[in-house]
Amino acid sequence: MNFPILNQKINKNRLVYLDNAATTQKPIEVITAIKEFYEKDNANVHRGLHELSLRSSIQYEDAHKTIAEFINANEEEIIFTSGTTESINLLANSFEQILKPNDEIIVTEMEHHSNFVPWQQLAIRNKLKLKIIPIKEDLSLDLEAAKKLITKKTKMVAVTHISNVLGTINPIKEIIKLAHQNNALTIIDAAQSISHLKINVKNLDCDFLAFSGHKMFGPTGIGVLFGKKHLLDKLPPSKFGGGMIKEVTTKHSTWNDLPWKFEAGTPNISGAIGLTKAIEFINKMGINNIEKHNNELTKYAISKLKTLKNIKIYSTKNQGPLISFTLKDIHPHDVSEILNIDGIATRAGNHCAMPLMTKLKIQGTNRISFQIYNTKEDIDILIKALTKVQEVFK
Ligand code: C6P
Repeated sequence: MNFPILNQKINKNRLVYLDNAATTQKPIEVITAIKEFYEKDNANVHRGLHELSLRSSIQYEDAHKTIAEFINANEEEIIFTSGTTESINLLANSFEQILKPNDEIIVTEMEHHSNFVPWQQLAIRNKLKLKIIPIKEDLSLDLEAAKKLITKKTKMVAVTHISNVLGTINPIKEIIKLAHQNNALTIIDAAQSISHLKINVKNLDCDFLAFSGHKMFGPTGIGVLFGKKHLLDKLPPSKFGGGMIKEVTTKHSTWNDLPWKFEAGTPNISGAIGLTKAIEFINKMGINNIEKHNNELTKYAISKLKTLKNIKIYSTKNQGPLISFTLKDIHPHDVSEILNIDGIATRAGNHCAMPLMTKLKIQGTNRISFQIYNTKEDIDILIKALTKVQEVFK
């Protein structure tokens, strides 16, 4: 395992990178693949008949196959986007032509803005009803409430797999089943789960799934929208331009086959190649090993954080690889800034989940999040530094 960026000092201290939920670092294989693409193969895809264009087209198409295998989808069901945010926007915009006034969309109280605002705005534009599944005291999703909210009027249920604030792992299989019993569709935001849990879209039976390359050891600017083929076939595109058409006349246009129908314009070719290498890296490490490693670190971190005084830890029963906490009377930004002096990277703020902050009656939290290169020593360094922070603010 070689992550060059981690071999550096910040303020003379070893970098302790605990901000993996924001973005993961990149293994050398990903960095090298992107460099080599630009050094040897760079050309636009699908258009040229020359050697370089053929090479880059093959690699770009193969990337769809690699991602499809990774989540057990078919390759025409993999649409490349710039990330989770674009994937969900693409979907919501395409549904604008389908959903009618008084149709209902369900989201949860713990959604990231990316899986909240596109649906909220669509609801406003199309006069739909947006309903929100609340969370319980124990920071898990209120399934009983979900059962009441999801009805025959529901058209789409948009739910995150793992909350980027609480780490809560949601029972998505159950929610998908509930939605389908009511003939509703589902979009799973897998931004936080894709590099931690094995995702099998056939087994989950989700209709759509979105994730970002940069949160799974891949580059920024590349992401995926998975959709079941029969649904994507019926769904109109919401972005128009080169590559996505079959025929254009002065009066109308027809659309290309899947997935190209949804990939207008020159795509992020090097990003797709980098993402392929990231998946090869995950496969080499073994997703189950990654999950086990991060679970152990999460448990260890919670037990260590609990030893601190005046700390509130937002942990829950079924906890993913990230932990939010607040230190009494110390602003989360101050905590993060002081940790940075010791070379510790954490995130502070509302984490793009303002409805959740409102529910919790807080402005923000500090958040630590783990990946395969983190160690128990990283957590020990953090705990020592947090003690120092509390000393400073005494
Ligand atoms: N969360 C964080 O928590 P993009 O920016 O499109 O790659 O991913 C958006 C997104 C969507 N859903 C969830 C659950 C997420 O956690 C995120 C990104 C980052 O630090 C940035 S706010």
